[in-house]
Amino acid sequence: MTEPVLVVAGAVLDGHRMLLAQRDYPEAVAGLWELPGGKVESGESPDQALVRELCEELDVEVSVGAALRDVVSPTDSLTLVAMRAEIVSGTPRAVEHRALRWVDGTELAHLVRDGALVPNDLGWAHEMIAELQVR
Ligand code: 9L3
Ligand code: MG
Repeated sequence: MTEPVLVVAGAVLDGHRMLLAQRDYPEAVAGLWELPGGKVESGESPDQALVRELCEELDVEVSVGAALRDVVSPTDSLTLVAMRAEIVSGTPRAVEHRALRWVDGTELAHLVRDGALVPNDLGWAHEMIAELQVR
């Protein structure tokens, strides 16, 4: 059996806010918000992959922290891990996304309520809403 593809996503934090990125493709999720990131390539650690992905997608350098508790496996062939990250240099810009926005816990809860988060990332929403409320 082939190993599932591992995807890393960044919970990029700044004080009580987290960065969300609005997907531009594929059609099924275009316009919805996600934690930015992408596939771990062969020879890379998850941390290295997240640093590379956030450099490519947001044009920033990040330091990677602890993973969120829940690992999301939407299919047998895909595993998603989210890791906390902080920007150490640069200002994020939407290189591959439609737009970026910083949200606090209340705003994140509203996006979840309104169905504006990509379905895959809902598994992380409650942990992040709780964490943002107390930061
Ligand atoms: N994915 C889901 N949630 C996320 C990210 C970054 C990615 N927060 C899913 C979408 C794709 C796959 O992982 O099925 C690869 O992601 P990308 O390379 O299209 O960003
Ligand atoms: Mg991506």
